[in-house]
Amino acid sequence: MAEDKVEVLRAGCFFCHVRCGVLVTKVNGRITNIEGDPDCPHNKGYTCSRLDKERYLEGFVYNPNRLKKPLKRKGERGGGQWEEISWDQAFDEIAAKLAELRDEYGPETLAFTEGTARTWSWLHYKFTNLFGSPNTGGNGTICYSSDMWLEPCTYGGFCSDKADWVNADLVVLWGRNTIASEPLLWHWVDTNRKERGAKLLVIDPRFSEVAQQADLFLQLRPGTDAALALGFINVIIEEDLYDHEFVDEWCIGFDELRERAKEYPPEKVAEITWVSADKIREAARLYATAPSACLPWGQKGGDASGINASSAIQAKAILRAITGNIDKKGGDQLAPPSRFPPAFYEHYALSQEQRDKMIGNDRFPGLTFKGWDVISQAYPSFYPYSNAPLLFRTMRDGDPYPVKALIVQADNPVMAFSNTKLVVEALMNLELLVVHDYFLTPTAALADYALPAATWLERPDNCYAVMNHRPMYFGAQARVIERFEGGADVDFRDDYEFFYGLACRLGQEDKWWGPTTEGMLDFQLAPMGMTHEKFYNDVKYMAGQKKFEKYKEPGYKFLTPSGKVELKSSVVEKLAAETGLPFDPLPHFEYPGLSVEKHPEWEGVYPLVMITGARFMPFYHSEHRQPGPYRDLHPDPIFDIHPDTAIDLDIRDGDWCWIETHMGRIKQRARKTSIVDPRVISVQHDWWFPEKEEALPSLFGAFESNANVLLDDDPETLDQLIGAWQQTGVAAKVYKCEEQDR
Ligand SMILES: Nc1nc2c(c(=O)[nH]1)N[C@H]1C(S)=C(S)[C@@H](COP(=O)(O)OP(=O)(O)OC[C@H]3O[C@@H](n4cnc5c(=O)[nH]c(N)nc54)[C@H](O)[C@@H]3O)O[C@H]1N2
Ligand SMILES: Nc1nc2c(c(=O)[nH]1)N[C@H]1C(S)=C(S)[C@@H](COP(=O)(O)OP(=O)(O)OC[C@H]3O[C@@H](n4cnc5c(=O)[nH]c(N)nc54)[C@H](O)[C@@H]3O)O[C@H]1N2
Ligand code: SF4
Ligand SMILES: [Mo]
Repeated sequence: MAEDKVEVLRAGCFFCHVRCGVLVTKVNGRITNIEGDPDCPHNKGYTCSRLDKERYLEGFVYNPNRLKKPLKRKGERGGGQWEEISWDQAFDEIAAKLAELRDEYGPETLAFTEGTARTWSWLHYKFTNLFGSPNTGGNGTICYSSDMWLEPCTYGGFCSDKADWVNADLVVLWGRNTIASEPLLWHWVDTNRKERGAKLLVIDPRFSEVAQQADLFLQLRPGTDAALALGFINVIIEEDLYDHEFVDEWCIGFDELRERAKEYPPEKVAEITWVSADKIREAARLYATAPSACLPWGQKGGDASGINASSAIQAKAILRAITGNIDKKGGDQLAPPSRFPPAFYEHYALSQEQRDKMIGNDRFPGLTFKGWDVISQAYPSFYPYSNAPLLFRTMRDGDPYPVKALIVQADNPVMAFSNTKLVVEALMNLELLVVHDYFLTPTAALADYALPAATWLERPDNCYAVMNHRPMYFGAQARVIERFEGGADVDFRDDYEFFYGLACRLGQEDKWWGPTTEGMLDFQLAPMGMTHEKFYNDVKYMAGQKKFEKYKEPGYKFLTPSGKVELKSSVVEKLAAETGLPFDPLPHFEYPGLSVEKHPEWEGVYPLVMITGARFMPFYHSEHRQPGPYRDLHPDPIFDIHPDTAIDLDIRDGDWCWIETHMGRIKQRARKTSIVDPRVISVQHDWWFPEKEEALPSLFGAFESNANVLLDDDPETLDQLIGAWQQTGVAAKVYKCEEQDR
């Protein structure tokens, strides 16, 4: 009998952003085990329950429902009929159509949307920039990319993804529930608490998993974080708890900030936020007096709050500054501008004329080329975003010009963006929709071409963590599963190969790194004098050393226009002057666009305040809904409702209920729990049902339980500077489904 062939290969888990280093065992070509790599400096052998190998392999990598070969639409768009074609045919036809549309409408007719960081995010920039289009958009506006732009406006760097989780004396989890979202980060906090006695402050409308571990918990009204942060600033200044040395030496705009903060005394903030004035004071004192405190980014602590998003982000940046926690050991470390060479993104290949056409430039300039152009004079980086709500309107209406082609890679816009019906109308109006994904998602079901993507186990990589406490971590990843290992009828292409195939047919070939993904990885490592092969075989991991208080070095300048920390932002002032729009250079609070206070006519009609999208296991956004071991753990969509409210509405645990806003209604099952305030409900996001009918109007049940059906993206309700839409703090109502609706 032949001996078993056993191999152990290294990879980086990509089930969440933190990318734990793992060892993968293959026996006779089939994976039998995945476990944490004790030699990885990032996770040191840790993995979380998500990576449970039985579920991961059967439910994901070897899932029989994966797309296997390129599919081309037959019949009507969204009609559920496909023919299988080769990759060469797909590349030839897509490239020819793109060239035709470019000739007819100009290159800006091509758009790209990205999801959360799950792949090499520079590829689509490179491709669209070289094609001549400025229109890459995505979820970044309500997730993290806004912070990447706004924090540099304040202190010329990006702090909130480099919290020093492991050395902090106080960790503030503000709209962040790492136990359910990024478990390794929670592991760091937990270890820090046990080994160093770190304290934990949690700010969340739900008594979340992390809140249940907190030393102090503030249960605020959803969508009022900007007011709370201003209340903290008020207390810290009025009680003289700020770091005088840092403020005097390094900050400008303090007097204006002091005046603004006077408008937010704790008693007033208590009325807005539902947190008592005493607790506001207690929390502000705890944060300001901790020897060191980190205040990492949290998706619901600002970005997702619509009209207040930029104020919440800016107010938190100010808090880090005036307490002297910027770049302190145990605080939030200043990360330098982009780590990658310009050839990755090719932003400089795009002419000014094309940049100016970016959708969103004129109305919400913060994150667009216009905003980056202003800030990049001091902070040399670019990560521009078209504004997604405007981009979808442009696809639908052809105004200000026709956007007729869309490439979607690692994104599921039908599930991820607010105002699902409008998103679908926009996609229906395209002449070319290409989707590159693992599964036939509701978005892929509307495509002209649905193309099978390689997972992280089917591509090599230089893994890096989006969330980290070190300046840098790289792990060398093997191509664990080789092409065609699953049989001749399975032909995945990874995200590099996808773009390279198109690029070669559109005259971009010499700008890319050859036909294999290793070429790109070699280019990335070239400045370090090695190839991917050498990295994998000899080096394995790289981890940067932390360096604190860099601003104390002689001649240091913060990378802002003034060289100082700008508590009042000159970048925002400049954008206001350039556009004639009334942007506020200091943070402020107004009631959210989708609240009863903004819509008195909703009083009594939509009496509850809704959260959408608080993370929960085992899913990652819209992924893993296919029947199988993940779905078995969580078969139905669930919303949380306080027992008293449920009794008032005659709702029992498990009842199917309608959740309704002015946009429409969806149904989910009730979970009675006192982790939410009686005035609040928390609704799961991204539910679709791969087992249901594919063809429109069902679209795998994409309109039945999807929280984004309930959310509006009316430009008036967005943050006016960065265009963030509102996912939390939304007025809603709930009632039981009739028998026939269940
Ligand atoms: N109501 C509401 N909506 C929300 C949120 C919320 O809290 N509430 N959260 C928002 C946030 S923060 C974000 S970031 C977005 C996320 O939005 P998306 O990133 O669009 O989320 P997914 O629905 O998971 O879609 C990702 C798709 O990419 C595929 N995929 C994963 N990895 C890869 C890869 O490496 N290559 C390729 N080609 N495909 C891949 C998956 O199969 C999946 O279909 O959702 C946003 N939407
Ligand atoms: N399981 C799972 N993990 C994920 C993802 C996933 O879809 N599923 N998505 C990934 C992505 S792209 C992201 S961006 C991260 C996000 O991960 P987190 O930043 O942890 O985001 P959420 O879980 O959406 O929200 C965190 C907490 O904020 C609370 N919250 C809701 N509204 C408000 C509010 O108005 N103010 C405050 N202060 N808190 C509020 C919620 O109750 C929740 O407990 O998770 C990543 N990890
Ligand atoms: S924490 Fe994230 S990267 Fe680490 S094992 Fe869990 S899912 Fe994977
Ligand atoms: Mo996100």
